Amino acid sequence: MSEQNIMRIIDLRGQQLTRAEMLEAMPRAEMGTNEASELVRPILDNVKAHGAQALRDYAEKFDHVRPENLRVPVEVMQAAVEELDPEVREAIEESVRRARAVAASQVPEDFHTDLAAGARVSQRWIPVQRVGLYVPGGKAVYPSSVIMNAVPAQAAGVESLAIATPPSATDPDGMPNKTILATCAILGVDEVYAVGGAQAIAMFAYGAKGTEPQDGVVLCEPVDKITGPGNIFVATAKSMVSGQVGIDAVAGPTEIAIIADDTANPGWVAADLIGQAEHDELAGSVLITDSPTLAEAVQAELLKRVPRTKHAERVETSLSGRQSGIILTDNLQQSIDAANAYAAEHLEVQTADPDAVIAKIRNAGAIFRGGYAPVPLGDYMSGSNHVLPTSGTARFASGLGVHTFMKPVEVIEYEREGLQELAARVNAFAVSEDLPAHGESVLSRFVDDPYDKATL
Ligand code: HSO
Ligand code: ZN
Repeated sequence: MSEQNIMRIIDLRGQQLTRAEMLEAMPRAEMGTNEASELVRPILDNVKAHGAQALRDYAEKFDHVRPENLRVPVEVMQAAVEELDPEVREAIEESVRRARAVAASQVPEDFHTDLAAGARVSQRWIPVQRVGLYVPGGKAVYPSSVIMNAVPAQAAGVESLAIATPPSATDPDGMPNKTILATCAILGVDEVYAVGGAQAIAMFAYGAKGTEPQDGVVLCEPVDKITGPGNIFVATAKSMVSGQVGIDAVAGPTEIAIIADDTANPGWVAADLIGQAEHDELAGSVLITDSPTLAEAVQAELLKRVPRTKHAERVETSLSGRQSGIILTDNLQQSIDAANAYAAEHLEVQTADPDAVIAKIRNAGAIFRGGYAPVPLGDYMSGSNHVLPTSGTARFASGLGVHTFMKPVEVIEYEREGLQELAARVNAFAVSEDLPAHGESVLSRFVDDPYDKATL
């Protein structure tokens, strides 16, 4: 292959790799150390102590604007919808429609199990009561991510949903990005704050008292769970408040893997690799193929296509980075093994028989089947969710969905006869753990003096 190829080759052909060696061979970015916590700690403390006052001070410092209204007024939300480009509005509405349809069928069913007479365990799914969704500003403004977070929360039955997004210095009143505001309004979310960064996470975690008349006594009530992407400060703040509140997973740079054979269209494969590479210099794009001919054709397509796309420089950095590469395999089975080891956030399968491949996929955030299900379809409006596990965490984690905003709670429904049948065995277990009061609790229902062992 020519020297000017953009992606490096990882050649697994003819190798019998152990599990550890296979994991080691996968292209991954180095994990940086996180020193942000020293900067984030005082922000959290300050917002906790000084509420809206601190939020305005931080807006001035980090966003270069001091919003009079930290809560975005309803008229501003409405105006944003009216100003929206009709084509974009239609795209947003289609995306919402499809996401809602899928989310509605994701709502889990309660169930019960009868174990004996008077012995039942049931499970209820209860929505999280109040959720805070963080939406980044800056160069990555993604209204699609608002939809991906808000729709499942709403389908889960979350009672109150608040959104925070940075104030914008280019707006005279410091109001946030208009497309974000319009998307919130279309989704029916009216509690939106012009608050960004770690201070927004603090506001969600602790709540914030108002300090100006327009804030009210309480500007923002605390939430139970915080979701949504953000920069290193937001991510650090989220991990620092987790435990006090729930958080979703902290996402790393986006990634795509494509399993392809010699039936795949090299132009499509190249375009899909470029698509995710466009997000970030650190985005990972990986082609896994048993066809050296396809690999070569994809490299040639990349050389033609990369210079012609708007963010060519970023794409090239990402495709030629350590975290990207073309994995050459002996056969389809080895391609599948590599894909399972890599555990991509997005996995495309472009092979002669995609269903046979998909049946053997164990680790992937979401699977895109065949040539007509490219990742950007899922990013915007397939109906699936685009908030997915990154950095190999698809080995044990799943994408965002209705379940993210619900908690299963078991209800123990035993009657007298059900408990009586087990009383002696519970007591035996309790005594074996030297916790006799546990046994006495159960025995109290059946004997006059459970503490007098002689009478038992
Ligand atoms: N591919 C990103 C989501 C996204 N793409 C938003 C475009 N906008 C992570 O799944
Ligand atoms: Zn994307």
